Amino acid sequence: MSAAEVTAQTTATAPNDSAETVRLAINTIRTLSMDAVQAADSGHPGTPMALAPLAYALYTRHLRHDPSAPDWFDRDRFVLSVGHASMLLYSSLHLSGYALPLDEIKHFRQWKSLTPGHPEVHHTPGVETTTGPLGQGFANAVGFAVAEAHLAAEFNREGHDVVDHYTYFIAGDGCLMEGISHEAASYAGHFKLGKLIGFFDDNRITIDGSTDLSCSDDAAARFGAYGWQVLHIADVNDLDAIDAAIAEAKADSTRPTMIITRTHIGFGSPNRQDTAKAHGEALGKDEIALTKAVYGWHYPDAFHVPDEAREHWKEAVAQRAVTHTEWSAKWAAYAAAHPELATELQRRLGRELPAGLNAAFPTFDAKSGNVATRAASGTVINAIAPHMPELIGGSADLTGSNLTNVKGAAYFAPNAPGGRNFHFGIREHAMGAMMNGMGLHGAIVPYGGTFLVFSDYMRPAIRLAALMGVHAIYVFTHDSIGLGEDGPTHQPVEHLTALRCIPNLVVLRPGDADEVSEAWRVALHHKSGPVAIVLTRQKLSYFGEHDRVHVGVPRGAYVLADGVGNTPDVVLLASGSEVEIALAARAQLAVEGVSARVVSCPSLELFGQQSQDYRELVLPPGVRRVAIEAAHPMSWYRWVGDKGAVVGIETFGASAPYQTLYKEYGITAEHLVEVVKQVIV
Ligand SMILES: Cc1ncc(C[n+]2csc(CCOP(=O)(O)OP(=O)(O)O)c2C)c(N)n1
Repeated sequence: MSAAEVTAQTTATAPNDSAETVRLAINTIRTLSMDAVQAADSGHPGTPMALAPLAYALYTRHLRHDPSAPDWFDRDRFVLSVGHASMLLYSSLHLSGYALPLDEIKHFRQWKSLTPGHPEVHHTPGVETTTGPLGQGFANAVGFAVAEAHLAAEFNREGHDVVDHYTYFIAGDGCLMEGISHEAASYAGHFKLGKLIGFFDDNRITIDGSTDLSCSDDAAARFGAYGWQVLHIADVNDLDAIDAAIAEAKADSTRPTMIITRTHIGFGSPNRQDTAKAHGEALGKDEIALTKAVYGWHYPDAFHVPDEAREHWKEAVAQRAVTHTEWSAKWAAYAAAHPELATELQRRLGRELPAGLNAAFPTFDAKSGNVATRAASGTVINAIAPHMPELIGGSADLTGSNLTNVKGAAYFAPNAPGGRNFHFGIREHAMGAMMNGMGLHGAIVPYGGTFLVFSDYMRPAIRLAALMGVHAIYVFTHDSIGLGEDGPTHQPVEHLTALRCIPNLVVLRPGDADEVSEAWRVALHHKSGPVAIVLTRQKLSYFGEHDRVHVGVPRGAYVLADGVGNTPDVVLLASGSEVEIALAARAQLAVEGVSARVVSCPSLELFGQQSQDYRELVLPPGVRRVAIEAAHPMSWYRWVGDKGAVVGIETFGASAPYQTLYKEYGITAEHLVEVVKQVIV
């Protein structure tokens, strides 16, 4: 491709700027990206080179954003679902004037730089969400659009549209091949998220080579079938076509839009364009020189930003930032006309819990407390919901089982976006990733339910929630063989351990109704990451120990029932449905003159964070310990030590009434007593 051809393809101009300047401004994204990948000798140059015109158009002509206030609440959101193309984002953010100096671009992918290999939210100003695992960003964007629609319905008033922004995203072949994109697109189409605008980077290349190797989907037909508006851009270098497509996308307020954008990976590189090699390898010094020549780039130094290009970006983005000033005036008028709403929105944006929330958590008694913990959770949700409007969520088609709905409240729907109950459909993976977008958006604390066994279906999104520190709450019911007849496909065994080892995820498995109430209290106060509340299908007995529970649950583990005398002979540790079994074993042991302490352990992570003094108070050194949990024993070995034992399950479950299963699998007081006797000899 000749320099003249490259020039010719970039014909559209911003007012007062020559095509030459625009071309330079776009090529600066390309050259910075090539140079950064080259310096790191690692990264993905090809897609930033291809998509530079689109990023340029978005950041200088379309996004309502203000680099001096990256957290401005009503900004348009932009999600780079193709996270590997991070240099596209970093170059654009740098040139836009975000607090991302050129030095950071030079330190792409280096220790402690602001430019990690894949974009990380809360790390680099202007990055909205952490992307890299393909397809997640797509579903995050759907979550952002849901949040916008919901909050607009809740807070906007006649003449005061203080929540009014678009969500843009770029997805690639990889995102579209991943199943999560189906779930998210299907949801977005059904719920008519008209302010969601996606670009499909149709470059027909992935790592292995041509997409012909593994995919022959008709993307247009696919998105059309989901109920999206589908538009085409024949050549991403045609800025007029980009502008026109975005205008058309905005004109249709009842359908999300997918703009299928033909691009050429490694654009302009004489030997790499349209090849898989352009995807994830530095071009090499020689190829960079050749490519820069094609761009008509005459600057010998790497990382050069021509003054003209910098000036052009600055002026164009300054015009975009005016949207913030305009919004601030709107906000002032809103705050004057609707002070209570403004104060409420500010509270929610500041992530302050509502006054009066603590008093709303229910306590149970012998009459109301002998219930399945999922039922207690439903009671808690309904008790706190009126006090906490930002708590919105639902279930992946298991509402009646997860008991996640707020009674009497509306369901989120195209004609009722203010509804706080959600039908996520049978889309656990997208539900998890949408919750991430909803949480990151601000002013919302999302929750979502499914069976614990299907946490596997949303694990990639849970992991990212933990990595990003999203305050999301998972309601996982049917938490063991205790679900009974549905059998091994539905009975989680390894799931508790698998969740407990995700860094920054708190797992809470309450053992009675009061513990459920306290678990929810912990979950709402724990804002620095996601929390999984794990609940039974079957009824459990009520402890009747409200005060101990209240103090103990936030500490992760506590003495629920002590042994007789100063030091117990053995400590029994249990979580959830097995606490009552430990209590029964304690009674049997007492008859035999063995003093057993029962420690209820709703959260091993929280207990692990307590001081050594507290841990030793609960688990006196030198006293043997036996843990019981109807799950894989792996997460308990630390707590029982070498001389202790764990009663757990290391095989799959079976289909039978749960009482039979508990007996057959040895999750009984009698078996626990036997094991204790072996351990304390
Ligand atoms: C879930 C997931 N699987 C695999 C990868 C590894 N990976 C990164 S990019 C990529 C190919 C993506 O192709 P495409 O979306 O067309 O990106 P392009 O080649 O256009 O940059 C793969 C397989 C990943 N990041 N995420």
